[in-house]
Amino acid sequence: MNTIPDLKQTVTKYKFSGLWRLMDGYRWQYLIAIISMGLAAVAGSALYILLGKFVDDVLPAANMRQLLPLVSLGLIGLALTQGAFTFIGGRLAAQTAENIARTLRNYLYDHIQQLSFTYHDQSQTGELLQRTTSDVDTMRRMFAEQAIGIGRISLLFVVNFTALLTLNVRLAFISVIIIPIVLMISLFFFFKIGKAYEAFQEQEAVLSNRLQENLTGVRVVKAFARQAYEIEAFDVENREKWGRGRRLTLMHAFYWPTTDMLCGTQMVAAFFFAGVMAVHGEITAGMYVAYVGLVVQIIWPIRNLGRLVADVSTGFVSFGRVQTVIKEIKEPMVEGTAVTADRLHGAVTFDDVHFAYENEKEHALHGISFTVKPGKKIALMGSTGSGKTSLVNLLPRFYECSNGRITLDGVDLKRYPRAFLREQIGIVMQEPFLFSTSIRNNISYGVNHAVTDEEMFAAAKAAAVHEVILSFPDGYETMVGERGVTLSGGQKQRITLARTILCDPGLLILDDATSAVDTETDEVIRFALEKLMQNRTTFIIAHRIQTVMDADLILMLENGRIIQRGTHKELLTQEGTYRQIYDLQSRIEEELQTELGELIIEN
Ligand code: DGT
Ligand code: MG
Repeated sequence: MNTIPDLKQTVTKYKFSGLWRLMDGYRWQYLIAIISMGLAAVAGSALYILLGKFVDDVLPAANMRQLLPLVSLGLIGLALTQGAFTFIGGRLAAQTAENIARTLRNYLYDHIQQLSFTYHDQSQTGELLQRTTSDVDTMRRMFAEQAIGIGRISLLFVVNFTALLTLNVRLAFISVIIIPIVLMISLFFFFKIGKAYEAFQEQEAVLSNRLQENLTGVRVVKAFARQAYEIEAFDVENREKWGRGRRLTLMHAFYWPTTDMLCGTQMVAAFFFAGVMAVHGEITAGMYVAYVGLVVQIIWPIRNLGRLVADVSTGFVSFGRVQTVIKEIKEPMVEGTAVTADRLHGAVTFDDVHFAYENEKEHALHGISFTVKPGKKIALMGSTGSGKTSLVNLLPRFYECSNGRITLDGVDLKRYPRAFLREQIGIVMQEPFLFSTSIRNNISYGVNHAVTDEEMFAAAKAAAVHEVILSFPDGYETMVGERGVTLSGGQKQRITLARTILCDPGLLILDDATSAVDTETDEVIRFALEKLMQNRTTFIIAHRIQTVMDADLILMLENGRIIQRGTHKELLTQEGTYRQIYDLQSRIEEELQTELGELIIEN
């Protein structure tokens, strides 16, 4: 595997120094590319000077016939040299740019993977996608085309202007008189286009977010027959992007004719003056030929220079956007001084724990305190939004509590490295997520070693999904997701359950892990999990009394507070929410039984 360099140091106050650091390791290559371009420029100038000499000295010479092949060879040689150096320079620059882009993309991907839950809660997927793809690509173009182009044109200018000076000083100055004006216009466009491009990229981010969200939620859109609304909303954003894109294009459209006109006028004026001087015999015909060539070599590239300078501003904008991602602080994974035993025992205490999500005034948890002995089963119940998921998410340190203390095996949670916690704590999340790969790969996702069929089958059996998987034509090789089978909610849940079971965690968290399966399957899973839970602390979040009734401790949550606690038996003796839920669920059960009984009798 390639090691990914730390690009944190590319976040600097000035973009130039950041870009300079980004080029770390590639600077020589890039310098050689620019030097090649310079040599190509020298060859180009020499070509025109030789052409001038040819007109002045060779054509009128008596031994012209002998000299002709030699001069022709020289001209061809120079043309080839120019081509070869341009090729080498372009290739090296492109290669460097590709390498920088690849490094940057890898770094961004790696970095984004390591950002906290809080960051991901607040950032939009489409935007992150855009920054790792289109923004990096704009930067690649800046290195491959624009920066190298500016280097090349600067060298072309120096070389050709020096050559012009050797021809005739007055003419040399006449032929570049317009250049400061062109440069000023370019600078003006640099700022204008930079701003317009930033606005354009921002809108593109809005559009890609909308697209991404829409495609992910396409079924909801269809189910509510909201296509027309979505199409309209998309059109509004798209129109805005079109408008901003048009502004950019218009700027370019304005820039080109203006500079073309200026450069054209400059050339005509230069040729005119040189012509007059030639007629008056101040310069020779050969000098005129050389002069024309050199002026063309200077003026057209200068015209492009403005475009390149303006385009560099887009690279700067993209770099700024990439920098804001790099600036985000990674979640430290291995920091922590706790001596990590091979395996957690699973003693958990919450001591007056408070927790609020970032930028939220309201706390999601208030003064939570409880103790769980190793190997016990603790159940969390409570209405939706009461804080059950928030509570268990504190254990693997997805979020940090703001007040109070959580200990695990007697050690403050903050002293454990996150990597250890996440390895040791198996969590079946509330929303099951499967990757677009085979069921086998999905189940073995959490383990690093090779998994035997027996291990895999055992995990799938414990999650009551083995038979289901075997019923698919491709069994465990069945592809899931986009281009594979579409699984039911319950099937997905059970596969994610199998994935966690296979990790054999020291502490198990089941966040509504069986909410999408029927009561009977729930029972099968509970029975199968029984053995698995025996020696490990298990947190179970559930809504069915049957699922939680054998727990060693049941916590009833409401608005982020524990309102009732105890075992099933204890809670039944208390007036309160638990008792109400129990009564409600038993009544429904009873009614069902009676109806079922009546049906059986009738038939
Ligand atoms: P559930 O899953 O619907 O049965 O509900 P719980 O009990 O799992 O609720 P929970 O912990 O997800 O939410 C507790 C409160 O925190 C609720 O008011 C919503 C809020 N909340 C949940 N997740 C986030 C989040 O990522 N960011 C912010 N700002 N608030 C959140
Ligand atoms: Mg929840």
